[in-house]
Amino acid sequence: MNLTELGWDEHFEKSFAGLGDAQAFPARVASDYGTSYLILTERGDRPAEAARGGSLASGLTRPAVGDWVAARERPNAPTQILALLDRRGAFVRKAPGKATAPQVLAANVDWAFLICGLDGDFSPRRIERYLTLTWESGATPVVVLNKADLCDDAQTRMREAEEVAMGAPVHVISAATGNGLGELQPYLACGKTAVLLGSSGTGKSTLVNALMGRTVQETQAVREDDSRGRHTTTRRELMPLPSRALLIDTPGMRELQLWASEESIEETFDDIRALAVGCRFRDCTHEQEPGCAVRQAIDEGFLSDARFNGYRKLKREAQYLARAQDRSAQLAEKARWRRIAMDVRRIEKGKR
Ligand SMILES: Nc1nc2c(ncn2[C@@H]2O[C@H](COP(=O)(O)OP(=O)(O)OP(=O)(O)O)[C@@H](O)[C@H]2O)c(=O)[nH]1
Ligand SMILES: [Mg+2]
Ligand SMILES: [Zn+2]
Repeated sequence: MNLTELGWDEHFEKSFAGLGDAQAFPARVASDYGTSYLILTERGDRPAEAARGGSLASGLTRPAVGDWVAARERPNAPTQILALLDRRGAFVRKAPGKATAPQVLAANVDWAFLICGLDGDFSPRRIERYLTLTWESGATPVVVLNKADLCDDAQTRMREAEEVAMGAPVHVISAATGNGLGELQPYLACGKTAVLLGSSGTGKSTLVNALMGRTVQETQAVREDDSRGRHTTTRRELMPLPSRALLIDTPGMRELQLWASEESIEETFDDIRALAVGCRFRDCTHEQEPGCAVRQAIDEGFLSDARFNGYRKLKREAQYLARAQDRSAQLAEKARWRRIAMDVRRIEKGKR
C-alpha cells in the first residue's frame, strides 16, 4: 500500500519533515496491544514498540489506532516508534473508572459512523452523546440506523434520528441483508478513514465484514430479552477496505463519558443554541431566569423535555470535567511549589 492509500497528506508530511530524521519512515497505527502495536507502512505491516520513556508513554500523547507515527527498523529487534505525528483530530473519552484521565479511542478520522440498532437499542439521547464526541474529534458524523430488516417502522425512527442529527446525514441499512450499504460507499473513498462507533451488538463488526466482502471480524448474537450485545470485539482495529478506504472497528462501549468542551455540546444542540439567542440574559442557563426563550420553546412544545434534559446532562458532565481538570492542575501547581520550597531549604542548609 502506498502512503496515500493509508491516508497520508500534506499535514502529516509537514509534521514528519519537521522531525528531520533521515532514518525514520512514516507508519499508521492499525492495532494497539498495550505494550506493542501493529503498524502499516509502505513496506508492509510490522509489529512495533514505542520508544521507552519520553512522551509516548501515556495519556493524550500515547500512539492510538489511526495515528501517524515516525518509525525506524532496528536489527534483531521490533520496529520502533520514535514519534507521534501531529494529529488532525482524535476521539477522546474519559477513561473508564474514577480518575479523570483522557483516553484516545481513534485518531485522524474523517467520518464517524454512529451505528444504532433498530431493535431495542435505538436512543436519540445516545445519538446526541456520540454526536458531541464526534464534533470534538474533528470528524464528520454520519448516523447509521442498522438492522432495518428487524424494524417495521424504520421511517419513523429515521425522522426521530434526523431531529437530533441537526443536518448530519442519516442512513437506514441492514448489514445482514446488505440493504442500503451502497449509501455508505461515497464516504469510503481511497485514503479516507471512517470509524464505527456504537453500543455492543449494534452490528459494527457485521458491517465491517459486509464492507470487506469476507469475514474478518467475529460477531455474536445479542441477548434476546433486551437486544444488548455481548462485547464481542475487544480491541480497536484499523483495516484497509477493498474500496481503499480505512475502516476502524471498535468495541461497543459500556460507558461513554465525554472528554468534551461545552462548545461541542452547543454544536450538537444547534437548535438550543439558536433559541438561546432570544434569551433576555446573555449568560442564561435556561433554568429559572425570566425571559428565557429556551424555556418558552419547551412550554410551547417546540423543544422536547427529553432533548433539553439530554443537553443539561452533557453540559453538567463537561462542567464537572472542567472543574476536575482545574483541580488536578491546582494540585500539580501546589506540588511544584512544594518541590521548589524544598530545594530552597536544601540550598540554604548547604550554605550553613
Ligand atoms: N437482523 C439483523 N441482525 C444484524 C444486523 N447487523 C448485525 N446483526 C446481528 O447483530 C448481532 C451483533 O452483531 P455484531 O456485529 O457482533 O455487533 P457489534 O456492534 O460488533 O458488537 P460488539 O463487538 O460487541 O461491540 C449479530 O448476531 C449480528 O448477526 C442486521 O442488519 N440485521
Ligand atoms: Mg464487534
Ligand atoms: Zn434561557
